[in-house]
Amino acid sequence: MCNGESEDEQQVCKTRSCGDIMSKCDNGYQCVFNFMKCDGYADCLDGSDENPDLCIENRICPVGMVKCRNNVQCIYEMQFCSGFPDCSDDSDENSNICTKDRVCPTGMSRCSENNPMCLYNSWFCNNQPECIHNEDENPSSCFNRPKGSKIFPWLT
Ligand SMILES: [Ca+2]
Ligand SMILES: [Ca+2]
Repeated sequence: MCNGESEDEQQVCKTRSCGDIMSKCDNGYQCVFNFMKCDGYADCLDGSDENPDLCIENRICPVGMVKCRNNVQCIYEMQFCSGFPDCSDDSDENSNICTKDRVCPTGMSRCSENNPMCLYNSWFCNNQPECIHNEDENPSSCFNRPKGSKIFPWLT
């Protein structure tokens, strides 16, 4: 849906909003995740997510996002140390950042003592595993915790 399958569909897709964590491509009908902008790979059919005028060093990240080491791509804090490379330069999984004593920013907690990924506190126990070993949904720690949500904290 909204990948350019037909003219009619494109017209419908042009009217929708991409929400807060996605952005419109210049073609007006596709949405791509904000973290896919400037990652060196064309996700928009028109390639506009990799527009060289947009993907400049020192570009400003949207609220809640932080820079990869290349200073061009922005990803969410929880994508660091997630066990999956999200930065095109892999800097989010760098062993210098993902250390045993990594401290999470305010409002976030480590997945576990052994897993340095930081997750928004409100995303623990929301029935959707985010940590690579599902530590955030551990039944014994979620047993008497209020059920979490899956809304980025700055949007609530
Ligand atoms: Ca891209
Ligand atoms: Ca990652």
